[in-house]
Formats: sequence, structure tokens, C-alpha cells
Amino acid sequence: MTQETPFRETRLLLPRRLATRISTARSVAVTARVGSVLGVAVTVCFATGLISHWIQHPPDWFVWPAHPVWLYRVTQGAHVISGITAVPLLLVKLWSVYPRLFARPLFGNPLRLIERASVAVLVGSMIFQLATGLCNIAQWYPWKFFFTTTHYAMAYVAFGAMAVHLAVKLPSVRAALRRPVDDPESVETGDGAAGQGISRRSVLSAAGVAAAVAGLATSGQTVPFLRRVSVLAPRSGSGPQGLPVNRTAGDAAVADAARDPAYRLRVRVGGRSREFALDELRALPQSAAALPITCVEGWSASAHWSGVRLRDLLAAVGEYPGGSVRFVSLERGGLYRESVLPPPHVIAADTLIALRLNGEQLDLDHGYPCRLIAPNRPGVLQTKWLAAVEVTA
Ligand SMILES: Nc1nc2c(c(=O)[nH]1)N[C@H]1C(S)=C(S)[C@@H](COP(=O)(O)O)O[C@H]1N2
Ligand SMILES: [Mo]
Repeated sequence: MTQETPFRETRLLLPRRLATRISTARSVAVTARVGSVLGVAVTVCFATGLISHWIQHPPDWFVWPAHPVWLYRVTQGAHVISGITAVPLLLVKLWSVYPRLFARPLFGNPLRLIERASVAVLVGSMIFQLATGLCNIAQWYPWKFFFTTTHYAMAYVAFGAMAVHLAVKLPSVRAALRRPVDDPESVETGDGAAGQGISRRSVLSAAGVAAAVAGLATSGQTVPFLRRVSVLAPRSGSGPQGLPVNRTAGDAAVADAARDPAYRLRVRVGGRSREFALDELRALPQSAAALPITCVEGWSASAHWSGVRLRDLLAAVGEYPGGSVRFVSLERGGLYRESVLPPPHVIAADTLIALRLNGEQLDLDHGYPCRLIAPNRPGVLQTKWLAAVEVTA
């Protein structure tokens, strides 16, 4: 700590109001406030990230309901918005303490070494999480590792490091929050003179405005009326039939197989199986549902779907024995070629094998000849260009 500077001493001799005007911006008063809001954002981000991970890789004890249909849209929207909001907050918080990060001695005694190592893990893992998350939103992968597993594993490191940091700092955070922002006695985190000329209130307002702008600029990809301000939302734009496309039929190399007149959908229920031509699917009773596509990367859009209820399709083959249903696409490879639908969604009346979207035949890029659309589920599990549907139990 470097608070014993002549600057601070002179300031303490001044009347409080005057001292306030020249209070250094780099102080625990600022760090504690920005840090508290950052802590909330990171906690929301961590919790919603876990939910998304568990839906995609469900542990035995985890059950995700089929309703309300908008729930995943809210949790994943919150994940991306809280993550983006955390970026300016983290930058301001680092700005407010960074002279301390380089304070001498750099390492010192073992206790100081441990403290500094834990701060290094915290800062490093936070930057890593926010940076990889941002790149994923932009679908830009300038690295070799697989995004989801690494982002998931590092989330525990970042959140754990934050919890430890908060536990250690709690007494000084609470003390700082109890005093006014301008408190001239707030412990300085700068090098004494640095930060003069800018008030703590301006720093806090700037941090608040930056976080709000970042949040709003992202919300557009999931909150329809904010779409026009959504400069940070790369895929809020429209695609064919008024819905964005993540992977086109061309990218997935399925166009020929999808247009082939000999196309058949293979459906297996227990020991029985049956093949359906597109006309046969059209001849089955049709149902409709308004459901969103909610991409894990944060964009979401609602649409009107119609086609065959999954439970009706299964019933046309054999009696559903319970358990999960596997969906396989026409793709030869790729990570999203298959998905597994858990029982609550299998029996839901609004889980469809969609043939139509927003009043038209399904566009090739949206999964023609047919695709899965189920309520309250990540977009990545809404398999397009279906080749087979199998009850696995
Ligand atoms: N077979 C297959 N289905 C897929 C994908 C894919 O790559 N292959 N992408 C998924 C992803 S990541 C999303 S967000 C949704 C998007 O559906 P849309 O392109 O119709 O909007 O499709 C999903 N279905
Ligand atoms: Mo997606």
C-alpha cells in the first residue's frame, strides 16, 4: 500500500468538500463498487452457463423441462448479456487497481506470493472466459482447443478464484460500501498522485454507461424491439423466411441428399421401424407451434412452425416405450449431426418434425425436407435435414 504520500497528507488537511474534489479515483471506494456489480454479472453468467452446459450434456440428476418455451431463451440471453456487460466492468476494475498489481516487491514472502498467484489466476481466467466467449459469439475461433469444453472447465477456475478473492476482500469491501463514494479516507489503490483530476463519480458513471451500452447493444439479438441498437449482435439479422441461419445446407454439404426424390425419413421405435417419404409425412395429421430458435451464442428468434407432432410420428410406427429419442441428420460428419431429445420434450404437444416455417415450405437452409423443433431447448440441438429418428431406450 502506498497511501503515505505527501499528496494524501495535504489533502487530509483540507476541508472535506475540497478534499473530495481532488480525491484520487483509484481507491477502494471505486474498486469495491465496480467489483460488486462485476461479481453479480459473473455469478449470473456462471449459473446460466452451467444450465446451458447441463442441457447439452445432462448429468443423471438433471431434468430440464419442456415448458415454458421461453425459459432457455431467457437464461442463455442472460448468459451472453451478463458476459458482455462484465467486459467494461472488468476493465474499469483492473484500471482502478493496476498500479497495485505491479507494486514492489513483486513476489516477497510466501503469503504475498500466494496472494499474488491467486490474483493472477483470477485475472487470467476472467480475461480468458470473456475473450473466448466474445470470439464464440463472433464465430471466430483463433485457437486449437475445443471451445465448449475449455470454456466450461475454465468457468470453475474463474468462479472459484472469484469466490476466494471475495472472501478475502469482504471486510474491506463492506467497509468501503458503507462509506460515501467521495470519502477522502478511502484507501488508495493507485500510486498516490495518479488519478487526480478525475472524480470517482465520473469513473463510476462511465463504468455504468459502458456496461449498459454493452448490454443493450447485445440484447438486440434476443429482445426483438432492441434489434435496431444491436451493434454487438452479429446474427440478429434475418435469413430466409425471416429467421437467421447458423449453418447453411451448402456448408453442411447436404443439398443433394435433401433434394433427392428418393429421400426417406427412417423412424425406429423399439424393434419396429418404418420409412416415410416427404408426401407421407405431409399426409399425417399436421400441428403448429410458435417456438423460438435460441442459439447458444446468444441470438434468438421466434417463428411459426408446422408439421407432424413427434409423438404422433412415433405412434405411427409403434408404442413409445419411454426414454430419449435420437435424431440423425443427412450430414456425413460435423459436431451437430446428431442430437438427443429427453422424455419431457418427446411427449410435449409442441415438439414437431417441422415441414413448414412461417407459412411456407421449410427452406433448404432451415432444414428441408424436415427438421426437429422442440420447446425450451438450445438451437444447437434442433437438428436440421433429418435422416433418422430413433427411440433409443
Ligand atoms: N444438422 C444440423 N442441424 C443443426 C445445425 C447443424 O449444424 N447441423 N446447427 C444448429 C444450430 S447451432 C442452430 S442455432 C440452429 C439454427 O437453425 P436455423 O439455421 O434454422 O435458424 O440449427 C441447429 N441445427
Ligand atoms: Mo446455434
